[in-house]
Amino acid sequence: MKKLLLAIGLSIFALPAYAQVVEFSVADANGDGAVSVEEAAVALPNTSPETLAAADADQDGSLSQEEYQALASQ
Ligand SMILES: [Ca+2]
Ligand SMILES: [Ca+2]
Repeated sequence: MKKLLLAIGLSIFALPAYAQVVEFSVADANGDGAVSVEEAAVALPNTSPETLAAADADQDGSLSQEEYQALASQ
């Protein structure tokens, strides 16, 4: 019974995580066409700095739409 409750609790917790993916256009708060590390930290607050750095494939310090979407869809 405890395991069943735990499984239900985890599935309820897991579902909104997918629904909470912020659109690129929203994540790009200043509208410059790229999501900076600071903007990504706001849009994806559960993402570690290491994961954000790894998502920046071309290492230019910000996430392009492609880089952001690859990260957000993980
Ligand atoms: Ca921006
Ligand atoms: Ca980049």
